[in-house]
Amino acid sequence: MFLSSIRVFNSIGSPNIRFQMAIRQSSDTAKFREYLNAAKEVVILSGAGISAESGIPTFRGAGGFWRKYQASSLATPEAFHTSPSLVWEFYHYRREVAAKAQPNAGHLAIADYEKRNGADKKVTVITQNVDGLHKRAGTNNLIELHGNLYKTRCTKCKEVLINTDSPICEALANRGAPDANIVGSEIPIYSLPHCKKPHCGGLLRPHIVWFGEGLDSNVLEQAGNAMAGCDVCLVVGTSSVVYPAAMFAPQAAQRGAIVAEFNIEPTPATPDFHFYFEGPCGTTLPGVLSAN
Ligand code: BJW
Ligand code: ZN
Repeated sequence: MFLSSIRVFNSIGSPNIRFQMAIRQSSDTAKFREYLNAAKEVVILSGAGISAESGIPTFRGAGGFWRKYQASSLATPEAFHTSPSLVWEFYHYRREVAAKAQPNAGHLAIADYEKRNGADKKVTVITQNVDGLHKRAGTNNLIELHGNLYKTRCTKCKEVLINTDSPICEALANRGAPDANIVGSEIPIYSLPHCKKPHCGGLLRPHIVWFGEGLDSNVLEQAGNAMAGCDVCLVVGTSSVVYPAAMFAPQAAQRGAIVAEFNIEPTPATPDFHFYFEGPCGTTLPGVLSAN
């Protein structure tokens, strides 16, 4: 079924109109699979929506609150500077939620697609998610743009380490409850996670890219290369409002790659794309990525 027979002119990115050409958008699975079969390089760009069906709240919308705070207001260096205790409680909670969650049909369809096609095509998953579910589903060629809940970085010596301890330190045991009536957080800094390197002992922070922080340059370069080379891109469960990830797929479409979006509702970038598959991606992705 064609979603729209209207021609959609994109005016996002004002004052510069990003597209000169019109895109006729489709939701024709068979047609999209033809492009996918012919592709040599495929990128799947995912966001919080792909983990929603695993029970992990998205950032924007109703689920994007922890206590009285909007999640994005705690994901900042300023919040960590003001209250490392509060921010660590928030991340402790999210580590526990993600650890208990299981990859869903969307994650599994992507991992299975890579397994079946990895020999013939370059398949890259670029995720904005920090929950580790793509890796746990079996995805190999994975770029985590915004870091990972189970990595820490020392604020002093900058060492990055994997840490899956639960809780990450004794003081966080039984902390992090999302109840909106809980006010404040007063774990003393010395009881929060600290670097164990000799002569360092710096405060650890989550190895997550917070608002206002630059993305790791190597990660950004890898993502840029994958985006620049892809013939087909699937944009899955992201609101496409957070940069730089938000510009990846529109730029790919602009240079001629075929881009398909999978979301439960349209996003500001939807008019930029050739295909739009509406619905929960745990249902729509397996339909598009399956073997036949
Ligand atoms: C489903 C579904 C189902 C639900 N099936 N779908 C250029 C212009 C304007 C601003 C900037 C700019 N460049 C940089 C900025 C500033 C800022 C930014 O983008 N701000 C915007 C909000 C305007 N960007 C940055 O600060 C970045 N740094 C940077 O660029 O450095 C250089 C620089 C700095 C400052 C100025 C200029 C340059 C860093 C961004 C780091 C993002 N960090 C976060 C939090 C940390 C992670 C964590 O703690 O977990 O990452 S923010 C949050 O948003 C998180 C996500 O990865 C990210 C993206 O969200 P996502 O994944 O799209 O989730 P949602 O909730 O928004 O959407 C879910 C979607 O799923 C929805 O569409 C649903 O409909 C859908 N859905 N169920 C399918 N079942
Ligand atoms: Zn250190």
